[in-house]
Amino acid sequence: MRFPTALTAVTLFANALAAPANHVRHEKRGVPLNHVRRRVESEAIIPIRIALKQSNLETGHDMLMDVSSPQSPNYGKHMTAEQVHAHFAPADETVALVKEWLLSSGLNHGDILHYENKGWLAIDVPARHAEKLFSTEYYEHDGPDAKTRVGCDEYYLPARLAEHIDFIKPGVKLSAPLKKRVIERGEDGSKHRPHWPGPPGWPYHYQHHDPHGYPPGAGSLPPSLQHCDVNMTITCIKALYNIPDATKSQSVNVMGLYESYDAFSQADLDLFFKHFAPNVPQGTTPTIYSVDGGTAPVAAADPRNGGESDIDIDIAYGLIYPQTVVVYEVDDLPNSSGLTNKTGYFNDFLDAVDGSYCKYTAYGITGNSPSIDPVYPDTEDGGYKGNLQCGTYPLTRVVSISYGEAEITLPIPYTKRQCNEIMKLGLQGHSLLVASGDYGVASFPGSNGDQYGCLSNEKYGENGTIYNPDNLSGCPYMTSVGATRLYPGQTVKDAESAMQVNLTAYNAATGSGGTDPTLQFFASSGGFSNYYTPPEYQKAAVDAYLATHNTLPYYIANKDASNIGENGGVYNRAGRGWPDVSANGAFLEIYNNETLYHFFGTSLSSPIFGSVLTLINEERTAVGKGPVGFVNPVLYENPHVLNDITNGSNPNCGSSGFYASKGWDPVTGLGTPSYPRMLELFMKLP
Ligand SMILES: *[C@@H]1O[C@H](CO)[C@@H](O)[C@H](O)[C@H]1NC(C)=O
Ligand SMILES: *[C@@H]1O[C@H](CO)[C@@H](O)[C@H](O)[C@H]1NC(C)=O
Ligand SMILES: *[C@@H]1O[C@H](CO)[C@@H](O)[C@H](O)[C@H]1NC(C)=O
Ligand SMILES: *[C@@H]1O[C@H](CO)[C@@H](O)[C@H](O)[C@H]1NC(C)=O
Ligand SMILES: *[C@@H]1O[C@H](CO)[C@@H](O)[C@H](O)[C@H]1NC(C)=O
Ligand SMILES: *[C@@H]1O[C@H](CO)[C@@H](O)[C@H](O)[C@H]1NC(C)=O
Ligand SMILES: *[C@@H]1O[C@H](CO)[C@@H](O)[C@H](O)[C@H]1NC(C)=O
Ligand SMILES: CC(=O)N[C@H]1CO[C@H](CO)[C@@H](O)[C@@H]1O
Repeated sequence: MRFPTALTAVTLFANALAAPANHVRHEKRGVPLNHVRRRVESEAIIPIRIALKQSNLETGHDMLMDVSSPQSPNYGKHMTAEQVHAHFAPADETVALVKEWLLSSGLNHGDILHYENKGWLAIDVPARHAEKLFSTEYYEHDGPDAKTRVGCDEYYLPARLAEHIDFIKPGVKLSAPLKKRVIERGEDGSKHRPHWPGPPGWPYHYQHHDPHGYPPGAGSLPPSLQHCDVNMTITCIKALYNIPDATKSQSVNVMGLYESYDAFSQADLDLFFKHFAPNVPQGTTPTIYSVDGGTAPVAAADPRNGGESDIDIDIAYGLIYPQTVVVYEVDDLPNSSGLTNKTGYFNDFLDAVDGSYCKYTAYGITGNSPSIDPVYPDTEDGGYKGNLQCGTYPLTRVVSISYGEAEITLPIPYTKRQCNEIMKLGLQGHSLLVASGDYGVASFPGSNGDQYGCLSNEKYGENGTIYNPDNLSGCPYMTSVGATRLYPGQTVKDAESAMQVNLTAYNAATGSGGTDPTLQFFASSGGFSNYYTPPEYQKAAVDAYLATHNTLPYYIANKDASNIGENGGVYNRAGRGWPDVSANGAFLEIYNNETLYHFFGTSLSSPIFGSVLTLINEERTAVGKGPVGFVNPVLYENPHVLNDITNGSNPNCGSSGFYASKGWDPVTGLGTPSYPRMLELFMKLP
């Protein structure tokens, strides 16, 4: 189809069409966004992705539990990717009906892409076309992070298609951030194209300079373990969790790390290896899987070297070398889309590893829409010189993700669909770990227009007092990892507490780093999802916690989570609890930009736990067993393989937060790994 470029005032800001009579509202935002916004110009190209309803999803949960529960005769009998795709693919009828509707709107076959894992249809169309299709208005939102995202408040679909479509994005789910500055304001009003680079969230970390250590009560320990309270190192982590030096490196157990925008520096890795992991040879570097043009490494002083990637890679190599590491660098090209004025949108990591992401499978079309998508190889200076990526990357058995965003910013169907993808990866034997977050019961400062990242609901007179769960942690097929710490004067022989650091005070005292008031509440995130109920494997643990912790006001979230904050409640007492487990996340010494810093946060904890699972997979591989896969059902049934953390809390949003306690708790989960006990258990399983 040809997109006319001549505009009139009428088409520029025409009102959204009223929905035709046979259309129904499909999604509507529950809590309004407190953002400055502008109508998207009518000729701006919006990359629309239509998520099709998949079949058999209701059976997926039971299938995953069947291969992941320790008592099941099918424990460890994972499926192949092909078996999973075939089982869940949308019905042919669904694909045909939705395509027919798009064609009847004036699009051609060639304009409609169908991803090979069959879950999505993609169209890149001017805003006016999208607005007409969905009877809506698209807006550019200026978020509190000073980034701009596109979305709408509600949209409609023909009634007969509603049961075939999960959701569209951007829609109620805003797009990934786009760079405001590159929205070209051409003088004739033509070709206004948004540009979609940038990270999906902020990495969870804060950095500052080395403080003065405290005298340790650790005289009997070797010198390398005498200062773990203020200088956490790989040696300390191994001692804390009884992790032996790694020896194995079977190729199936390469460990995966998700990164976006942030990129490591080899100089930083080499400094870390030299000082803290001398068994790792200088020059050791991860394999980079560049997803949609993501690039790494960068120079030490590059602004993209923010520390997240350095930390993840340092910890993984420090604990699993001679095993190797893969980095999925999920990001648009830094340069080519800007220079060539082409739309570059932020592709989904899960799609990239679960199906041939960018191949068109229908109607003999191969390749992108050249008028819209970046063309590779890109001839511009700094452009990506490789061919367009149309293959899949293998997904490693273990993937650690230290990024996140508030659950509430995403529509329920969007998160549920993504969670189903995670379920499918579990069925194939993958373990996905996500950092639980760092602001106690709040999300990132600034989320939802709130300074501390808490939720409000005017309807119930609540202003910044409602707890704000993280998106991926809510998914019950994900292993959410919280953080722990030692207090000054403690050693690796002492029990850890929940990670909680008043970074405002700490940074002021050490004369470095920010002193923003939001940093007072730096603590292991945890709580209860507004979208998910506790999965079977977790129910008893959550019930036991709630039975003895009944002081905070709560609400019971309804189906569309529109009553958040009801009765003055601050959390959903009927929600899936998180985190599941935890690991140290304080005072880790890491080089970044060739300078030694201390890092804090659950960003440290997720790769530690992922490394432990990788080491266990190595031992299982060595005796001919498969990977541990989705570990939650095994761990909840055998909490004794973790060190229960019973001290500390995660306050924010104007109240106490939750307290760590005996058994599972929404601050540190079941606790930190005891490597020998975990190994013994997983080696016993088939
Ligand atoms: C912590 O490490 C830093 C840098 O390696 C060192 O200067 C400092 O003395 C250490 N603190 C203690 C208490 O050992
Ligand atoms: C890295 O360090 C150099 C030298 O101290 C400094 O000029 C540069 O601004 C730093 N880069 C970043 C991103 O902080
Ligand atoms: C290309 O990338 C470099 C480094 O990331 C950045 O400094 C530069 O501004 C980018 N250029 C464009 C046109 O985006
Ligand atoms: C991109 O747009 C800018 C501003 O309109 C123009 O100067 C530049 O030549 C365009 N680049 C390409 C490769 O089309
Ligand atoms: C909510 O609290 C913030 C910060 O105290 C204040 O600026 C804002 O006006 C309050 N909003 C309402 C609706 O009371
Ligand atoms: C954090 O420290 C600052 C500065 O010492 C203090 O004013 C503040 O009350 C502390 N906050 C918490 C939550 O302890
Ligand atoms: C327990 O946690 C508190 C902070 O909540 C800390 O001050 C105290 O030192 C911790 N106690 C032990 C024994 O770790
Ligand atoms: C459902 C959803 O949008 N999940 C997001 C959770 O956060 C990660 C990391 O920022 C994103 O990649 C996901 O898209």
